[in-house]
Amino acid sequence: MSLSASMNPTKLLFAVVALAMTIVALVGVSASASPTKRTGHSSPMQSSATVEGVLVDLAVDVGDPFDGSYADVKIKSRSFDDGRQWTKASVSVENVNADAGVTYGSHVHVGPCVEGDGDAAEGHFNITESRGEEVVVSEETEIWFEFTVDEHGDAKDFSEVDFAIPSGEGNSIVIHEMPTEADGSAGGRLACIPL
Ligand SMILES: [Cu+2]
Repeated sequence: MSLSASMNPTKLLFAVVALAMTIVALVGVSASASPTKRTGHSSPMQSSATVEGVLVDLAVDVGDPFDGSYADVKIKSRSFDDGRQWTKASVSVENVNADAGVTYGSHVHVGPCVEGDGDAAEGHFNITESRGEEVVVSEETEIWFEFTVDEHGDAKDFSEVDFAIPSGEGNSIVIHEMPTEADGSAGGRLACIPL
């Protein structure tokens, strides 16, 4: 008795479905094997995200220290019933092609990461602006990082502020070419981590 002849129609249907599911799974895996992996969830004022992957290059015309760098981000925003709020973010960047001791300013921005288009990331997320208050720029009203490269080409920083980022208002972390000044400026935009 041949194998096919031994299969009743129900078994054959199961076999076809199993094959189809295998194909879907394989296609799904290859489609999700993009360099940036992102997991997270959000609801108004309660959000968290973990992002790992290759940085998005904003300055594609020039070789810069973050070409080929990897980022690892954990960011959480919380808002409690008693009014307390906080956002905590830790970011590490590996494989930075720069001398030890060089510092790059970085911030959470409103817009997304678009390769070759630094302007797409828009301005810094700023809680006073978000709340419609008079805008105050500081490391208490925005989320800033300073990445100082170590002797292994790695850099990391942690930022904690007493506000939550409303869902959808902070979509990227932009790394600039210079340390951040008191007014929030840090020079050109080199690389971007999608949130
Ligand atoms: Cu910035």
